[in-house]
Amino acid sequence: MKPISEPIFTSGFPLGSSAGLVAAFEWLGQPYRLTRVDMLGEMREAPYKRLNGRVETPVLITDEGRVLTETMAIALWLEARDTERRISFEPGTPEADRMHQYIAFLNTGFTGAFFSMWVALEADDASEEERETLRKFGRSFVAKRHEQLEAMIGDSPYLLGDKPTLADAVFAGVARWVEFHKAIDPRDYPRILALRQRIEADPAFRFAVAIEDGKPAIGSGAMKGLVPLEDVLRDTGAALAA
Ligand SMILES: N[C@@H](CCC(=O)N[C@@H](CS)C(=O)NCC(=O)O)C(=O)O
Repeated sequence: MKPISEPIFTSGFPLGSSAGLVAAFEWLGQPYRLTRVDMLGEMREAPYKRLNGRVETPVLITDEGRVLTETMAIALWLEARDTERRISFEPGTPEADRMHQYIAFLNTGFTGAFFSMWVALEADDASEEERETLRKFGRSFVAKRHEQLEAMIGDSPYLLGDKPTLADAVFAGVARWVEFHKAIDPRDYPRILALRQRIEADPAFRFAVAIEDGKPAIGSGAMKGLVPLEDVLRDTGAALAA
């Protein structure tokens, strides 16, 4: 497999959870590239399905040309490269364990709570009554996970202290779904709201959202270019076939 110059990460739109890990790439500061993925369009076509058979973002093409899927796997890949510990902690320390605990909770319970809201939106064959049932359960799942996260958050500005880590990145990519689905009233969870506002005002996250929206964006300089998805699919397809 041909080595490539920088890892390439997906920016899924609209509202992809990948925006959080794009911010993490920015905070990490090591060279990377991005490819925008229309999750309502090209993601559902055959070439993308060869990249990720589960038809999801995020996907990372590593600097060795390997395809890595799943948020947690990509977060761990970033952690392994974060030798300066800008967005993570020394493996084996209590802080690292707690960061993994947060990431696991956020990527499973917290993210999964929105599932029935997405189904209500996307299921073509659902009746309005079925959609309302899905939304009703979705609102209660999202509220429960917000209550739990609100209780987990301490007094520090970020989830694990005074600087953002991979846990904050995974959180921020998903937490903004609340407004889109009108799932809960964010003001009922003041710690979560304050954390969101802090991260969403951060230049790294603003950069991620601008890329997602296809708008001009100035980042930290670590992002070395946008690669058209068709180029990524062509190159990885060739590598996978080789
Ligand atoms: N288990 C996956 C889930 C990722 C996920 O839920 N991705 C969403 C976008 S944020 C997706 O691609 N959904 C497919 C769809 O919308 O049809 C992970 O953690 O990476």
